[in-house]
Amino acid sequence: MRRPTEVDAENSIMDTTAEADFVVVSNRLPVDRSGDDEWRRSPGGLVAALEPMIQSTGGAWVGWPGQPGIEVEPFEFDGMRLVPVTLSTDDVELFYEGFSNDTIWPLYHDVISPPAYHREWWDAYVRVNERFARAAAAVAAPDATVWVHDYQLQLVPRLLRELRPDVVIGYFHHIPFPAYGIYAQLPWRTQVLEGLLGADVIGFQRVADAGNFARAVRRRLGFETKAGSIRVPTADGGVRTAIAKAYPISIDAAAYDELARRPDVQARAREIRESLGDPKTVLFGVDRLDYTKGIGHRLKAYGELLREHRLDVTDVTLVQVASPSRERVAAYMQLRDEIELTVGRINGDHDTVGHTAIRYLHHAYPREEMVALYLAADVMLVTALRDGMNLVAKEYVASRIDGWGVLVLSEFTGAADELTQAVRVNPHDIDGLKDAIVTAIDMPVTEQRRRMRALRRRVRDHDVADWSRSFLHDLTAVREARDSDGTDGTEDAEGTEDTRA
Ligand code: GDG
Repeated sequence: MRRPTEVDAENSIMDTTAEADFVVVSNRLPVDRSGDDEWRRSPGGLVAALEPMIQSTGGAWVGWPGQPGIEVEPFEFDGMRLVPVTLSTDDVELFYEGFSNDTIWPLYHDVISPPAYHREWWDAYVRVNERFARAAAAVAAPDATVWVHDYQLQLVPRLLRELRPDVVIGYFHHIPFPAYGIYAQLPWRTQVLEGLLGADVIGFQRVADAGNFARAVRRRLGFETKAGSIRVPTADGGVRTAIAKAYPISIDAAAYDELARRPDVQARAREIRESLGDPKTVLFGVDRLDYTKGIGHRLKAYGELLREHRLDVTDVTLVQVASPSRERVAAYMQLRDEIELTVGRINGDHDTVGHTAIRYLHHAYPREEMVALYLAADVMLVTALRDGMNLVAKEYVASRIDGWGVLVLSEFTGAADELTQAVRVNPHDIDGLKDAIVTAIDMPVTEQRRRMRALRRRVRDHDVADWSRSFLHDLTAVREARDSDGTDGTEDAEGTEDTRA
């Protein structure tokens, strides 16, 4: 049998109905529909990290094709087998926009926005998770490895284990896992923990997230947890071990480095600065327009610096890209109104005919343009109030092939655990944030270089391929342990200690 780590050089025509030894399951397939039968790759680090593995193992990717109601047969795309899961208009509204993005997302980001709890949304979440689990179970070969992704699919590990006890299951959680005091609000807190514990390896961004999860399991279910190992009682009276551990995600650092070296991208960076009137300092923020990203806090600090004349609009411009996101969810509509009102006020108060305080762009841009913007920015502002990792911080660092530029980074991002040479901020402390922005603008070039060198080394040495390798390494260890003791990974209850704490 082929394992995900073995390379199959054969380039035969793909049988899209065959079973797969390696299966990725995520809410979205890694493609967007661009025509009736045409698909375009959707950009993102996850595809870059997993594609080689899927291609080399003849693996499959199970996910929603991104449009409600469409039914599509499995198809091949760039050497990957894609298995579409259909979501109806109701599913999108209740499961995706509702439970995923208006219950779990705000709850897991420390209730920055109040989560809504609706039983109808939960029912849809269960129904759609069952559909994903069935699709994964149908495509997985005997003893396959299945890697499930993110908060939309927290019930899939358990559902899949019930359908297919032979497969090894990994789950990676891309967003924070909150402290128990917050998590405990969730009316379905027990079912969600049980869902996740169906996995053999449960990966989180930060050590703190894995700790919060283990504590929730102890408090809610009473299972014994020790150094990232959780002893989970099984239906037949045995016990198996699930691992809960941090695997900080990263980016394809080499791809950003390569783009930043391209002469056309560098020319574009110069052009961007010129079109801003060649200010002494370009500040830059790029985020999905999401209330977790602290865009309002950033604008408040910047607006006050201008008002107090600590910054001058003829010297400094803030470029803020706010890419459209979840536009049908009410909290996001409200956020957009608030941000745009604030931007309008600040610009109205401080712009001159020739200079603008904030160049606000509510668009998504191609990756080349993003890298040109990173190269044009003297100071990168990442002020998230809570963020699983924050890839933008890493992308900025990877793009700074010139070795300077300053990253201002919120301590509430996963990235802050790794990018310790950034200027660290608590975005709730507006005075502290203002001081940090001024420190970054005034930072001597030698210090910028010293810090950037360390930041770049970190991102280069821990890229997204490294991330997926270490996760899959732990999954492979589970498989090997099962193979070597010839069991399905569970121990008999007899002879094992009581697992209830
Ligand atoms: C979730 C977690 C975790 C944004 N605008 C444009 C654009 N982007 C790209 C960025 C970056 C990605 O989107 C955003 O990633 P983040 O990590 O910053 O944030 P989330 O979208 O919230 O991602 C997060 C991540 O999952 C991975 O595990 O880090 O904590 O919340 O890559 O560059 N890309 C392009 N044009 C845009 O306008 N091309």
